[in-house]
Amino acid sequence: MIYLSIGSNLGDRLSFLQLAVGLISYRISKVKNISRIYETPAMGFKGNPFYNICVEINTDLRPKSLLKKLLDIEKYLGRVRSSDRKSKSRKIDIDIVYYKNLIINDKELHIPHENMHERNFVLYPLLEICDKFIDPRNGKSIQTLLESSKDTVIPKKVEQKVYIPEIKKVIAIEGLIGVGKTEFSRKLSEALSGEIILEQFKEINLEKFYNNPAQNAFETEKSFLELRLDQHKEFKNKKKYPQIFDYLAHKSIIFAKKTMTKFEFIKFQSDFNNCSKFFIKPEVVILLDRDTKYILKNIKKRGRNFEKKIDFKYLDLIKSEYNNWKTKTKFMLFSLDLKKSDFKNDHSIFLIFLNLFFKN
Ligand code: PH2
Ligand code: MG
Ligand code: MG
Repeated sequence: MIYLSIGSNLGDRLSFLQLAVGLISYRISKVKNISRIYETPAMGFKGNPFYNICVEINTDLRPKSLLKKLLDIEKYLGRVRSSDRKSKSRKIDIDIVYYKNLIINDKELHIPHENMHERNFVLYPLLEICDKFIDPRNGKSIQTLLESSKDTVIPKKVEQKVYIPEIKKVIAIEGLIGVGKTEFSRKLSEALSGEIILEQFKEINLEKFYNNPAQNAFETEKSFLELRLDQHKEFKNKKKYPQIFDYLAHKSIIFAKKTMTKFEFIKFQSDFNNCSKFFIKPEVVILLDRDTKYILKNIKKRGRNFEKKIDFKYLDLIKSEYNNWKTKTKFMLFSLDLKKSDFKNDHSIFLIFLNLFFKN
């Protein structure tokens, strides 16, 4: 049993708590138990009121390594620490309250957390999730600590809740050419400390295809299929999770349906079915969407030579099949409308999407 206290009094407090719980679950260990949110005035300094929760986790990481990972999460969420030791408003603060029965007292780390027994914003949420736990310093239960706490503030239970995310081992990012799949995969794998797996493509094949889709569709899709197959066979045995693919192997079929003749498509579908058992099945497909005109503009802006021939008509054709597929697929889908956002360069916008993903 390891108990953490998480607080926020800056920005969208609920989102920051949710993001912290999601990141802890993916990067360290799935949160096992979570309290309700309590609101209290900032204690010990001037600032906005806090939202606080307590969570229980379980990990074999030693306390110092755990602390390091928690500090990384604070930093990832935009916590800035100044050199003076004074308390300041913060987007996120994650403290280790108890680490099993350990008692540690050194410069950087005090376990149990020094002042926890005189802070109702820790004790109230803690009591909800650890009624049997005994404080190793004094043999007291949380209930007893609460009864003898000199803190007179009564934390106010908040209606909103923080959710424990379902942990996905394999995630695929999909959406139209140019929508931002690769960049989104990069940001997501950084967030979740995952393994990123990027589509391999032969430019020469794609150039040939865009020059004459009708003539080259079959050959192009076959070559993609082979590359994807090899990649999935390679990653089936790798053990770093989550795996984040910037494509769904099934997209072959989406494209083939629109670019091949009926005769070719029947042949291709049968080839695809024969190897589909080798594909790693994602537990969720994050389906990205944006306005097609905006996507076309971005494709032109990135200026890849082999994409010169892509026009609105082609994008619209492929998009229509994505929309059709969306209504029928058995994959678990999570749709995100990226609008005109620049999630790649604006981290706070990416965090909005990440928060939606965790709440889902
Ligand atoms: N954390 C502090 C100082 N004061 N006050 C409230 N209400 N909630 C906190 O989490 C908190 C605080 C230092 O970490
Ligand atoms: Mg603190
Ligand atoms: Mg702290």
